[in-house]
Amino acid sequence: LGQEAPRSRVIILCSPCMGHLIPLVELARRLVADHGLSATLLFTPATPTPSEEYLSVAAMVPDGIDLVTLPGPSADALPPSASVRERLAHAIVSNIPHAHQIIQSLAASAPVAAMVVDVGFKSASGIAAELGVPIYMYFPSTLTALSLIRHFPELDATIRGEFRDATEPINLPGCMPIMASDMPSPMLADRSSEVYAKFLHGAREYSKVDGFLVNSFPELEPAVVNSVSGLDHQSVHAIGPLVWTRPAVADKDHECMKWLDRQPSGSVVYVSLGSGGTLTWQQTAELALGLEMSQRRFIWVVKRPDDDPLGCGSFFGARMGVDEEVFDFLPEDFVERTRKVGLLVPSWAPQTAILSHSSIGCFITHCGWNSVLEGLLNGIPLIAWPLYAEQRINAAMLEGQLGVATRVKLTDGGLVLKEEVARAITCAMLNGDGETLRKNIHKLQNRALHALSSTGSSVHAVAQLSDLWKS
Ligand code: BUP
Repeated sequence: LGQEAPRSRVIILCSPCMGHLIPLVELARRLVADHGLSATLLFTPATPTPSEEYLSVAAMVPDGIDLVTLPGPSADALPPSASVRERLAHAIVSNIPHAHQIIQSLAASAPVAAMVVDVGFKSASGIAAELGVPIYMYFPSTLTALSLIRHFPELDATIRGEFRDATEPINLPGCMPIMASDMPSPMLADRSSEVYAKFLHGAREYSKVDGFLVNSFPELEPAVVNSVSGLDHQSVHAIGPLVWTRPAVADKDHECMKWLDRQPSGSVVYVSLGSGGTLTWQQTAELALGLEMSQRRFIWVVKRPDDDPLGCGSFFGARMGVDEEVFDFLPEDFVERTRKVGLLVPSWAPQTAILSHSSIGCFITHCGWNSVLEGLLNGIPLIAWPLYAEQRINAAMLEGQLGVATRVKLTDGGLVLKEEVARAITCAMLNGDGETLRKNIHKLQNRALHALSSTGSSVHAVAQLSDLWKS
């Protein structure tokens, strides 16, 4: 008997963001389990040793997917003053040669069907060209955000003055109007600045790939697919919602799940502002006092404050809910006063399991797109607290276009006051004014679930791609 031919392989390159890794693992799972491809995922860490978040995601990668951890940067590779953005860029660029070597040896053992890279790895297009395989960019957000970036070079060529001074919203075909103040901050920088030039250069580089895999679904943004398809002859595939569909068995033993089991249905506010951004000291205190003022139960994934909005303030190894000294940045006696109603989680929490728990009543989110999709799929009303990147556009869409969120209002100094936190919670919770949000989100939840059903758009889009890659 002849030997079975090796399965065609899809190689996925992922930069150091959990918000990219988690949906890419889910994509790999579907390519392997549903379409007979094999998948190798190369992840590049941003820290010398893998972070706690990475280890907990890596531990849940299903069988059949090869997850390769590329080397982390050495501790002294960059000066301590380097920004998060510089650290991410360094981790990616320094790993291109490693990735190149690994991909060459993989290609020698089995045919490579396609490469999928996330936005950080656009510069890997040369590797795909060398192998003669198509390269697709995984875009971890909405079609609207992709449309804005794809049209950005053309917008830059036509605008007079600075984007931040624009008084009229930007109208892109099929998209909701986008207010300048909601655009990602590099777009709002001086057009003569380095940060703006780098962003524009990055946006032009989007034309280097053959197509885009976008974590959205047509029912969410019906008219937008056509507005981005066909630019530079690139294809656009709305493969979402890609989320972690199978909470790990271990999650059920996590202390916060046991705590949630003891709370009444729909009574708990879940607070998580993501893995990438941090709040200032003052803002962290206002959030704490606002939670207390709302008189609701809460579970809060707390990060140590940092006065640099993109600083490295990160999870810290305290014991959940009990280690008062390490919560020294919270208002005096806050931990003691809220002990009976609140749970503080000082490290990575099992978010998808938490959001699917019946005790959760609403979700205060930074509008990272994965968190939004996880909230939608569980039918949880959202409190939109955008921090950076395209999150303000997501917040505007969730509140204005879809009616599933209330967005927190900032003072002129950029602060969300405790009264505003309490207002938003009252607005989103059951027995508050949250009925309309709830009705809208249930409609959207059904559409998202339909997209994932056997006749849905997400399943169809991934099947179409797999057929293309196998042919
Ligand atoms: Br925090 C946290 N547990 O404690 P986003 C996040 N997550 O499982 P990001 C946990 O990480 P960017 C935690 O469920 C989601 O899948 C969460 O992705 C999971 O935000 C993911 O929401 C976070 O897109 O932004 O990572 O802050 O997209 O920039 O990486």
